[in-house]
Amino acid sequence: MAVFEGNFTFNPQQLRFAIVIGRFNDLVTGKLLSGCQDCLKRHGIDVDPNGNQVDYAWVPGSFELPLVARQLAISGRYDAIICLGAIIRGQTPHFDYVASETAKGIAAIGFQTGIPVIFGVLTTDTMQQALERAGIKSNLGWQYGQDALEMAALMGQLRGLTPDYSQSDNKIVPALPVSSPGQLNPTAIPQQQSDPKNQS
Ligand code: INI
Repeated sequence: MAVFEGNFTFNPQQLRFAIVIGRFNDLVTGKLLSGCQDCLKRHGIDVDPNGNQVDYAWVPGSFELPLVARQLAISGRYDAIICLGAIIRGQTPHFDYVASETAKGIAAIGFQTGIPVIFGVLTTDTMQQALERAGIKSNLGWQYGQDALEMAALMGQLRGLTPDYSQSDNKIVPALPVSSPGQLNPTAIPQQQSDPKNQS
């Protein structure tokens, strides 16, 4: 039998990532983003938004992270998606609704699509606690970048093992998309729709 483990010895130029960032508490999420970019860059990923390895999407707050991450995941373009947010407890139960829906939504996308989606969302009681985890003491953004690299490598290995279910009576429908994401599946890149008004 086998032991499966994501390694860091892959050819980094093959990988593609999307990072979705919540603007709410951007003092914190901006620092998480810097830490995450630093990690990816030091593992050989081109983090330039004009390059071809990392795309970025900004959303109003953590609650919107799952919707946009799902849209990116089903495009089939990415080996992993990283969601960055900071949910800080206030005086009302609002925190609990936002935190719970964000966590559930992010988990669901991974299950539904088979694309690893990293839960890079801080949930803290105070701004001080959030800042400590976003650069003052350590920067969890770095860790989230590393988690994305590991999961991209691991899921890449496991996809290579997908059996031929067509030969089996117990058909299992694989999660979407079944073809490899990233540059291994360039045909999955959505084509820009041309405006019919401009057509002659
Ligand atoms: N969004 C966050 O990312 N962090 C928070 O702490 C937060 N609080 O506390 O309200 C927050 N709210 C906004 C929410 O994510 C949505 O953007 C908003 O409700 C619109 O859907």
